[in-house]
Amino acid sequence: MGKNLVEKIIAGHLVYGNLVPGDEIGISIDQTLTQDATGTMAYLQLEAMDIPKVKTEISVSYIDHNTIQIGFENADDHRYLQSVAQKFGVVLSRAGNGICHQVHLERFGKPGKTLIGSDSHTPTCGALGMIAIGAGGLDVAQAMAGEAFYLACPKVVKINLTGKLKPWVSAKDIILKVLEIFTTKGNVSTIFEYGGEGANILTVPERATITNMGAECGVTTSIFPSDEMTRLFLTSQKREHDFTPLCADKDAEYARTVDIDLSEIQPMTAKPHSPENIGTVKSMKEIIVDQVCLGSCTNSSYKDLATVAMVLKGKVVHPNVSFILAPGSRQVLDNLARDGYLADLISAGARLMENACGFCIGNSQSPKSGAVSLRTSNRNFLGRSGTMDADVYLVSPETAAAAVITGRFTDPRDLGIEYPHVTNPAKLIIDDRMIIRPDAAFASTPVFRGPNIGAPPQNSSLPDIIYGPATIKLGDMITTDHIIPAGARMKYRSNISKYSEFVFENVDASFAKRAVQIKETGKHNIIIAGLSYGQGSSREHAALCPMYLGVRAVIAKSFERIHAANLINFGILPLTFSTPGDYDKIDQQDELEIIAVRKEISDGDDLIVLNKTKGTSFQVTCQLSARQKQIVLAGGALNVRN
Ligand code: MIC
Ligand code: SF4
Repeated sequence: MGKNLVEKIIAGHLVYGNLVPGDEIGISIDQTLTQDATGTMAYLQLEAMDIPKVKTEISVSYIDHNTIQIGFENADDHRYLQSVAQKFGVVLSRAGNGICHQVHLERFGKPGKTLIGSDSHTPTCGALGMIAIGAGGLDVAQAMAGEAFYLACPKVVKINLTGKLKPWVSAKDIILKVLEIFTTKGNVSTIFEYGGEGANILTVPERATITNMGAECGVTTSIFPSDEMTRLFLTSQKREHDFTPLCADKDAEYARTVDIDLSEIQPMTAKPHSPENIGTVKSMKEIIVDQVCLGSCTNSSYKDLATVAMVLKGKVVHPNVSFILAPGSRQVLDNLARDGYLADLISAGARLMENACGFCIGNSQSPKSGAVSLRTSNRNFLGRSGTMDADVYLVSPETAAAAVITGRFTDPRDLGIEYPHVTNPAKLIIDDRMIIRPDAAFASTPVFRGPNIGAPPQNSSLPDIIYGPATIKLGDMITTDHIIPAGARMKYRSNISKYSEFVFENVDASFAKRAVQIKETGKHNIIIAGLSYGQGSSREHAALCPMYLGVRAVIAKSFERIHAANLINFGILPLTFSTPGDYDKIDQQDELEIIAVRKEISDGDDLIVLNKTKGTSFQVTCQLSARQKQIVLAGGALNVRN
């Protein structure tokens, strides 16, 4: 029997376990990436590991998230990252050079390699035929230290693309279709492998839009074959030497195959407040639009932005629309400027932001109250834009362009103009001067530390009895944005005691205070949640800050992969209801007690939770590998090392 592409790459990197779906495997990691909002913690953890230099083929540190810099904190973090990169032999992409995923795709990703990154959209580089996975900062630090990355061996689902996209329909509409089919839930430990005639004709940037937003389905990663399109892209990047052809064997097997006919896809949108609320643009009935945001790591390619420029050429932004442009990289911006497209966008009224995350993470350009905002980014979680009552819709660049002109949700096919077919330029301006490569004197570099930068807190070992209230009871699909907001609060990423004050801020603003009071009485805090707890971002702060507040267990109907790994890394038990209906029998504030915790965890047995308030009990499971048991018993991965 032949192998699929995922099996081929994973088999070539396997250092622990067997390729049996669901079993824990360890893979060696060739490349890592970090970004500033998660990177500071990752490098603090790397420093604690006491190694002289990173052991990967290449590790890149990007500064792209916290670039607004209100107050000294972010600028201090940037200088810390620059100095620590020098010390450990890490490449640094400076603020202004672009968003990590776009720049990594352009300058560093290589077919056949493995990449982990402390950002959930790391799978973007799967567009180059590599296994690229999002992870918590601690896992990335361990990979930089030369250790394996552990994950549940994924099952591989083939997405077979047939046909050809119609004019005005683009890669974003394909991934929104995929989200309609697969939703954001139930895809843990799955990899989407794309193939088929339809996949062959998609360019690498188009593939990258699709692999980027596979993260919203909750899959481990997504991957395309490395083929002629990959060679063309790498050649345009003056990296033809990085090209290797890679594809699945003809008789490869998959857990499931799903066919999507590209010619049938229409312009799509994800409606508020989840990327799984999919509808067609036509069905939006021309809702009035207040803001349009173009760019982010999802739709920032030359073609994406040039297409919008061509649609807007000679026109002006509708009077009621604020049109924001955040290009994904300095390379894209340089080339748009050379070819005149930037001038077209600016003269149409675009408000040009930095080449950074900006609007997407909600640290700028929050829309007006009650606004309808159309964005080409990848997440529309409640409040993520910085405006709690805004309605954010995710759309393609083409649909975004149409709304910029009409001020309404408009199917771009109804604009009555010919589709501007943009071809990627044969020669791109490639300028890596904003990338700092570590020099030979790296080891002697002093590390700069601002006053906001504190050492990562450590947990105590797992107690034998977990006792305390259900401090908060939450519903389904709680994202890490719900757990610890980003946006204006992100400047405290290096200061855990301060950042912890904002845990669940947008869900229950009293949570942090209540949790501290409970911790001070010597009890533990327990979180109760529904399905798919911890969707979205990879931020380990969503585990680290609750840990700091004394949370010892989360009991949920199900967990998302990266967040579950982060909980384990910081010594919080991810417990799953054996009978999902037991969720309904708990109220917030009920006093809970879990006994013989250490023994049951060591033995791999289910645990019994006593509800002392109701006088009832229920069973929970905690499926951990031997390695994970060791980590939670010690109270977190850092304790295992020490
Ligand atoms: C996001 O898109 O939510 C982020 C901000 O890029 C996060 C990382 C973070 O929280 O710093 C992610 O996707 O992992
Ligand atoms: Fe940045 Fe948004 Fe991409 Fe996250 S999803 S890396 S915040 S652009």
